[in-house]
Amino acid sequence: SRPMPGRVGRSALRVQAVAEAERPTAAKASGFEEVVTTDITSKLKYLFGRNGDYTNADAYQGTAWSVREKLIDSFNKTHEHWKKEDPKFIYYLSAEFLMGRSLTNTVYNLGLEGEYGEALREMGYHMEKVADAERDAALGNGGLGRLAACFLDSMATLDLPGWGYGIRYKYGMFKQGLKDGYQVEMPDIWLTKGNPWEVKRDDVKFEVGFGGRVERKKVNGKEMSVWTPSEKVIAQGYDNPIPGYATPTTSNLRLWDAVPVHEFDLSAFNAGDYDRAMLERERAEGISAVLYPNDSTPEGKELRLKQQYFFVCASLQDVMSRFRAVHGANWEALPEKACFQLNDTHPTIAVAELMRLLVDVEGLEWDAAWTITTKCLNYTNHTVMPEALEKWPVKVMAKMLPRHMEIIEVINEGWTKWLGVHLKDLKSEERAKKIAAMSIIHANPWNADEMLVNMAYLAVVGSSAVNGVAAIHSNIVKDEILNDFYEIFPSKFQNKTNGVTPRRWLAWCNPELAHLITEALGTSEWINDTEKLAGLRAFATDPAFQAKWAAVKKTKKAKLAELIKKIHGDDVNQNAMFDIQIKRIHEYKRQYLNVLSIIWRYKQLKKMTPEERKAAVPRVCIIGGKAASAYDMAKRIIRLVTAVGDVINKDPETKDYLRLYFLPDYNVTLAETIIPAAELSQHISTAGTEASGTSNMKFQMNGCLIMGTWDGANIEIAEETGVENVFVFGVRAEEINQLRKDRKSFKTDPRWDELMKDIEGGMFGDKDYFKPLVDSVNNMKVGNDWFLLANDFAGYLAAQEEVDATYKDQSEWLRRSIMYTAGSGKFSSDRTIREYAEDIWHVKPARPSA
Ligand code: GPQ
Repeated sequence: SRPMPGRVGRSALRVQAVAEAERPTAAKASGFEEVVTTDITSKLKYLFGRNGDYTNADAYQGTAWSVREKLIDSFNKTHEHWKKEDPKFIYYLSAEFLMGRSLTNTVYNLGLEGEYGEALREMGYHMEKVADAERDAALGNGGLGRLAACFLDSMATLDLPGWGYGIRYKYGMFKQGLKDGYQVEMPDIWLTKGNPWEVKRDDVKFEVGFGGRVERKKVNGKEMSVWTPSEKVIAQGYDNPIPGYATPTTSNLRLWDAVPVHEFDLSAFNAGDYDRAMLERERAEGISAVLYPNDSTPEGKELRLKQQYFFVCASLQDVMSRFRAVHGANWEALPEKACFQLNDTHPTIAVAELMRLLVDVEGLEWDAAWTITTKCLNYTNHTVMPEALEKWPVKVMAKMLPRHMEIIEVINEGWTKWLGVHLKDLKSEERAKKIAAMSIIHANPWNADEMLVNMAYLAVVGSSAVNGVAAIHSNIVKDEILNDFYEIFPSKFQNKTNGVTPRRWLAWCNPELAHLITEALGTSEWINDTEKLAGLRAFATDPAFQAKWAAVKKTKKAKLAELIKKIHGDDVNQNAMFDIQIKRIHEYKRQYLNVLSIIWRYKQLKKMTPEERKAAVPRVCIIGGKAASAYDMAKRIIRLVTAVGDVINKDPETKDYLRLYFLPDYNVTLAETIIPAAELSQHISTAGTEASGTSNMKFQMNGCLIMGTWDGANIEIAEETGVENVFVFGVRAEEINQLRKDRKSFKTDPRWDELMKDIEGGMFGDKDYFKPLVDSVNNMKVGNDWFLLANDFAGYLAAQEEVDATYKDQSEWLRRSIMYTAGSGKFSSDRTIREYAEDIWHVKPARPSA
């Protein structure tokens, strides 16, 4: 049981306690920290066999295993309550959950920072250093995976009965290193020291089959399809409790590990065939071994489809077995108790799997099963990139999942037949064309001999609701990507603008700013009611408040400067503007455009006299992000960043005015240090390409000004912050199709041509390696510069000048900074989740008593 009474009641004090935890001297003993100290040392003694003389890493283990018990108490209470109430549940199916670290988040969400902070201090440790020993749970690539993690935080905080379901990858997102300025990839070995944040469930195991054949057989007098897989594995469940904030609710993320059906083939071993004895284990464990390190481009490997089916199959069986335990075989009622959100197309095989379980296993009629399936499922689209819309070759699907392929064929027959009737008023030729264009199974446009299963079409046909992740993106989904479907089912399509959790991304990563906000607003209620941040607008021009606001930013910049020093060995000017772009490296995100503007700035500084330079706004530019291992162009962009940095950072004439650093191994934890320190952040994707973006929201919350294109959630952020406070440039999405067609209307700029010559001429070395980069944006060649860098370049430089001018007027800069945080209320994932719960899931809060 919890050592402190009613953490709900204490929530208002939480930020105060955060500030107190920063105090150097130990707070007066309250008695609780003694209990905690004893608990931590006892964990170290009996779990790890340690006795005194602990490192920070030891202290982390002891603390984490102690906190785990509080978390499990809360988990058990919540689930006892939910079992009794039997409310409708939302299950968030996602191939990725980018959780990051858990210790600080758990301690703060549970309201335990007082006793744990004090206990550690008493033992001679500091919570921040102890927390630093934890490895990130990096079971995701980028935005999509982190969104899933923020959603879990909000679902628990809002007391919504809901679980996440995914894969317990043994190796998560690769660790990125730099060797001579080039990206190197290393495995993410995150589980070796045990994981205090998970509970292995020995009683939660399901069989998952692959391959084999399907036969029509009479079973109990009824004609049935019987699938006999050629391969089977066991999905072993692990629970990862998810604590809500300022509530007794702790929900769950259930992750599946793949293990062999048979422990070990002893007869093969005895016969001397050691390899065969181990074969089954290796094949099974391979399924949950590694996260595909791709962001939005699907990896067309069979193993990936295997992973997708593996976790979907186990999750659906799990939900159905819980339903059956309470409601028996009353499957018509399933949609009243369970709904599933498909996080992009990765779990879309759920459409066929739910049909299989209902028809083949439970013996329902096809039409009844279809009604249940479509009522239970909903689909979120996260990208407009055509290469990211998953399509599996029919051949691959038929071999690995023969029964599912049959089911998809039957679904498609019914669907195209229905379309024929629905479109009866069209001329037959037009109708045939439309039906072909909307068929779930269609030919590969690049290879007419190959048939593909279009997973997005399957998801739309099999779901009740389909949504995009920002207003502009949802419009593109309706008007372009899935326009045919939208015209037939307009009411199916919705928008749910993304959000981020204000706990991790403001309150916990920036306690200094959190404290200041709480002091100004006179309440910490903004932590779960971010609309209250609007109250900060009243302080935007108050010089005393601005001074405090600036002081916090300075503290956070000092921390980032420390990190830069640790990684690169350089001292940076802490009075310089910290200008940041952190996200996956992708051509559409245009890190290259950022580098070009930095080179241009460097060249301008070089031309100035020392006197003139003194009037320039100094900048420390930071770029971070991983390139997918097979994404050659992205890797070249990273090398360009490091090469340009090598030149700029060493130049004695300019190094006080401009620096460029690539921060390797960008991840959730690094973001928690970088974002609070940022003054300007870059969100400069080609308009119409970034579905939403979510780091833009995190920067906004932390009072960081945005340089952005009219794309994704930038648009809504600008609306909430005041468009005049945002640095906006570049073409609009509506103009792009025309621009791409009509090459002649491309804007060119002599400054652009000059930079291209500089790179080609070897100004940053490696000119052969950089040649493909130069060629890729040479817009004189048809098909090149797809992301319109040349076209947006002049506008970008003009916007950069506006940034400098604004920075020179610090009180104006600070006013804007405060207005950003004040305008960030909409972008809490609490708001997003409330909208999903009301408009799509129809799930209601069920809070256990404290
Ligand atoms: N996103 Cl499809 C990913 O991070 N990975 C993916 O595989 C796909 C999308 C991102 C998308 O690029 C961002 O614009 C969104 O903000 C994010 O998903 C969450 O919706």
